[in-house]
Formats: sequence, C-alpha cells, structure tokens
Amino acid sequence: MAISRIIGLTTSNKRGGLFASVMLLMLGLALAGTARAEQREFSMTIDEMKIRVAPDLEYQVFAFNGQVPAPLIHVKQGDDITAHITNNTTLPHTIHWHGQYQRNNWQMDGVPGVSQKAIEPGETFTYTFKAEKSGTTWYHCHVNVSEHVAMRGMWGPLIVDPVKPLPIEKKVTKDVIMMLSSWDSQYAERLGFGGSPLDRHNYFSINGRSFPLTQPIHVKKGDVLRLRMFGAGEEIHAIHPHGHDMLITHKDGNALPAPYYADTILIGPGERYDAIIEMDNPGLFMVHDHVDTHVTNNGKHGGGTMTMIAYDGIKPVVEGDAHAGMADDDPDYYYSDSMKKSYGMHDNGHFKGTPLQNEGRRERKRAADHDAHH
Ligand SMILES: [Cu+2]
Repeated sequence: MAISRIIGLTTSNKRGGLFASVMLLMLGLALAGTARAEQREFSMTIDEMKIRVAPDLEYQVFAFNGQVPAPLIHVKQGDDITAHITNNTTLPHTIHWHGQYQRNNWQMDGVPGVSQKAIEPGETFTYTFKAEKSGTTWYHCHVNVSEHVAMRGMWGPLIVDPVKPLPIEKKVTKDVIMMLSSWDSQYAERLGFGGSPLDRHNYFSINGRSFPLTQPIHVKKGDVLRLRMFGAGEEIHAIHPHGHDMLITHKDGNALPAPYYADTILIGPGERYDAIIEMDNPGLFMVHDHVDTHVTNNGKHGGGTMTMIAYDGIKPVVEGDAHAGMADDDPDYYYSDSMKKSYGMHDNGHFKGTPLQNEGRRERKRAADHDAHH
C-alpha cells in the first residue's frame, strides 16, 4: 500500500517514472531474496551417555551429539536440509522429522521398515529434505519409540522460521523452548530395556531436567516471550504460568485461524503449542505442570516439571527456599541464545551427558542378536 502510494506520487514527471521503475526492480529483488532457499548441511552422532535428570537420578540415554535434549536445528522455511547421522550406539535408530511433509520424498520420513532400514550400529545415513512446514517442528528417533522417545531422550527442536511471519511474531523479544518428558527410574541403568504400558514414570522434566535442576526463565518488563512447548515424551502435561495469560498462536507449527488466550494449556505426546506472553507483571512467578503429581521427584513433592519466570531485579522473599536455590548456570537452557544465532545447528554443552563406558553393552548386543534371529 505504502509503496504504491510512493510510486503514485513520483510518477508525476519523467524522472519520477524512472524512480518508480527502480523502486519496483528493488522490490522484486527483495522479494526474490526472501524466497531463496538455502542449503543447510549438518553432521550428527548418536552416542550412549548418561545425564543427570534430578539430584538423585542419573539416566542412561541415546543422545544426539551426546546431549539431551538434542541440538537446536534452526532454519528458514524452504531451506534444503542435508543431515548425516552416525550411529555410535549398540542399537539401531532413525530420525523422523516430525511435522515435515516429505512431499515426493517419503523415503526420508525415518520410519524403520516403512521408509528405510534402520541405521545400524556403526553406520551413517544421510537425510535430505526440504523444510516446507514452518514453525515449531521437531525431530526424534522412530525405532522402539516407547523406549527411545518415551525415556531415552531421543528428541530435539527443529524450528523453521516462516517466510511470512504473523505481525505478532515480529514483536517477540525472547524465544523459550520447553521439551516436556518423563522417566521411569527402574530403567535408569538398563539402556535398551523398558517401554511398556506397565512402566511407571516417576520423574518429570523440562528439557531433560527435573526441578530443582531446571533453570529460571529470566525476563525484563516489556519482553514478549514466545513459549514453544513440546510433548516430547510419554505423559500429558498441563502447563500453567502464574500471573500471565498466554496467547496460543500456533498448534503443531500451524498458525491458528483464531488465536485464543489460556492460562493453562494441555499438551499431549507429540503436540506442540506456541504461546506469546507479554511480560507486563514484574515478580517471581511459578511455571508448572498442573498434572499435580508431575511436580514430584520419585513421589516427593517439590520436583518435576517446574520452573519460574524471574523478572530482572526481583529478589526472592523467602530465604533458603528451593526456588531461590534452583540451578541458574546456563543462559541457553531454553535455547533463547541459540535462537538468536544465525541459522544452523547449535549444540549446548550444558545438555551434554557423560559417555557410557561399557555398561550393559554386551547385554544389549546379546539381546539385539537374539531379536535378529526371530
Ligand atoms: Cu532410537
């Protein structure tokens, strides 16, 4: 509108006509620039690690680039992705790029036995696909999902910036990624086992850590937060930030035709919701799972899926409270810093585990060989 008005004003003389032509040419180049797809190429390993989920729980995981959650992959809509995945573990895996359509490319959908043979121990497999769907998508293993996805941490965010963002998205000052999942401690040291409906998940986490190992979400008044919530694991979660309403703008990457306000949002396995929240109420405010038993660690209240929004300059009123003492040593815990970096894949050292040496390796191999003969 504004540009046509400028052109209208400037075509009143000959020189103006030339100016308008140049303007149109520049506009055309600018539009072509935004639509140009880039090639993005990554290499990733899958490693056997252990991570500290809670103060009293270390857990064996299959970890993309050695970390849980997996590295952020941040690209632009339309980009062409090439991902080389090397399996350094004792069991087969794949990657399903959850949300991506794989149009005319279904062999890259990452389902063992349907679209490919699983990536065996020691093998490298290369995925190539177009990031067609924008928004909050993700990637996860598709082998033995009831174990590998439900409680071995095989998931990470694939954030695809839209070519045409909504006006409200342009106001966002801070991106916060929360991948919600749970753990059954009886399988903590039994990598390669577990994953039945009889499992009893007794630890619940945000980005793979249970309170008090979660970290505060630091904000300042005037910030506009975009909270991207993922049902990465097995349980449902009802996320409730105190003191603020959330404007739910996207579901599973798709912009909602009628965004709506909520102060609690139910997130099932596989689902993603984007919430835009105005930081207009300075204080310290809980953010927690309202499935009340999910704020426990092994049955003890005061753990699990819990963190807080902490405005700059606000001090806790209760000395020695667990919330005041919660971990606070990773400014990238919610991927906020990584989301500000240039497009690509971004590791996070804080999420890295320690490598397993040989724990259980022979048992897993024996079980896998046994399976292969049936
Ligand atoms: Cu797997």
